[in-house]
Amino acid sequence: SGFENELRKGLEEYPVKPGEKFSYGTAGFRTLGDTLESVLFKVGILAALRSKSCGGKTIGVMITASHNPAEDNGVKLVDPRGEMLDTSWESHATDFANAPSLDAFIAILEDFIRSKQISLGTPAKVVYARDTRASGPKLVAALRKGFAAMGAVATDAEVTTTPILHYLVDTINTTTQEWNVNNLIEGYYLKLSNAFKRLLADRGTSAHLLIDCANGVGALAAKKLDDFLGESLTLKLKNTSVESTEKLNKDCGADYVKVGQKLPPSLTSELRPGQRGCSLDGDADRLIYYYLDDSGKFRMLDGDKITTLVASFIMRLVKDAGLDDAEEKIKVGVVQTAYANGSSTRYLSERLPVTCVPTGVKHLHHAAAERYDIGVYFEANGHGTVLFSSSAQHKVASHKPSTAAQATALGRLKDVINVINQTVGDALSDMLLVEVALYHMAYSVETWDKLYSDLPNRLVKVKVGDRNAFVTEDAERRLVRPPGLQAKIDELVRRTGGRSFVRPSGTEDVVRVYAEAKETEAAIDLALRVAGLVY
Ligand code: 16G
Ligand code: ZN
Repeated sequence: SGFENELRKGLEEYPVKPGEKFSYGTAGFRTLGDTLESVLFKVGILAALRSKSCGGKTIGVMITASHNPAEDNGVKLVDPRGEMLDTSWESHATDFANAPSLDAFIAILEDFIRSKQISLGTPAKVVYARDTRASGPKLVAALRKGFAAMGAVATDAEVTTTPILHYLVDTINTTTQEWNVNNLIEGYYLKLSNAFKRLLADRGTSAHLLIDCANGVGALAAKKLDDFLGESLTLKLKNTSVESTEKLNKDCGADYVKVGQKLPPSLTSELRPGQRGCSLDGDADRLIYYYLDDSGKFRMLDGDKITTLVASFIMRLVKDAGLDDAEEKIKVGVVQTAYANGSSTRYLSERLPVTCVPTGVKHLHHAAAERYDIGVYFEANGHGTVLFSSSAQHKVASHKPSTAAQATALGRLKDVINVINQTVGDALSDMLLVEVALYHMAYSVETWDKLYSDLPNRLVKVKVGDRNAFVTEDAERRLVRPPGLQAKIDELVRRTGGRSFVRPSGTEDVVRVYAEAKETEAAIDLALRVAGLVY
């Protein structure tokens, strides 16, 4: 048939090379960009099938490798509400990608369509985007051939951030208006910037913020946002060389700062003591803040610090709006992973409910949505957002304030909802939220930092024969396999004090060891000793 012909042509043009093995993991497919064309062709087909199986709703495809090196690339699918692809489809994505021949692929495809009861007559719609990587355009070309083979209607959102692509998917599926993608993207900037301006309307002086854009797509988005923000906040953009694609994430960006716990060298002459700055990652879904203290020492404010600030601010607004009394009570809670600094968990637990879940945005997102009316989640690495349940949004919209102060807080809460990108972590939206929270809490960056002090910590990675031999429980805080290893870790922790855990990476062929303790030396020592057990 015509379809089979398209498939044959696609698979001939984009063959799986001998020895190649792909896997749809925590971050979708991710590896060397030049090896991904065959995967992209099949992802085009899979996205179209996902759309059909969702009754013709629009599915998103994002081509990015986030904070990874410039030569890497990756791809992930976005479900109709702007969420990560349903987990039950992940293994099928892997099977598609690894199908070696036309016959094998057709067999997998037919089986899949039958088992998922996908009706091929349903139209398919997709929207796709890529970051600034050099391998992006040819991966887009392969993706489009996959769409074409399925007759999917595809919208090109061009070069944009991961969170904007998630926002687009959700908006396209909920809007009842005629739309074109440029207007929708403009709608995103207007939503964020208008709410931000209202929230800061009574701030007299205009503030400046230094932003390290990781030489990635965040530079383009931040530039655009700056135009929309006008006088309300002036963004000083650094590391904006998107044309020099090899500079992406090189010695800069949120991951560089978080892992190295240091300022990118390119910012040393830019950041003055007391001034705050922040770093985005390569696709602008992670955010890390920092400043230099009085003695010029670098101080980092990571995802845990952002959680603390944002959760405190939102709890205060809920209270001030009169939404925490018995009948209308809105429950605010926090979701973290095992990587959250122990001090942050302690600080937060004394103030509101805290849940720990396994690493990976989808786990945090689901827990935040399921457990709380307002769920604040951030990974320590700076990826996160705030979710408002529909009942919370309804209460905020319909609540009748009984005092002028309540009315003010309620208005702010409505604007805060608009500043936030609820589909996924969004560095630019989170940055506006942090700026708003600092202003309304009347915190300087130092006051924010001093809410609690981070325990010194170390993260090391260990190459092992088979990382699948490491199996965890209790939200990755304990090992059940290899047998006996957890008991040895417990013994080390008991002797040295602190906390340590071991988990297999979901994105690299390594096992990660995390340790924290009261003193830096002790944290390093514990990390190395536990790594010694793993090795
Ligand atoms: C991916 C995840 C991130 C997680 C990281 C852990 C998404 C969108 N991203 O980047 O949330 O922190 O993987 O990597 O889910 P690891 O498993 O290699 O430690
Ligand atoms: Zn990212």
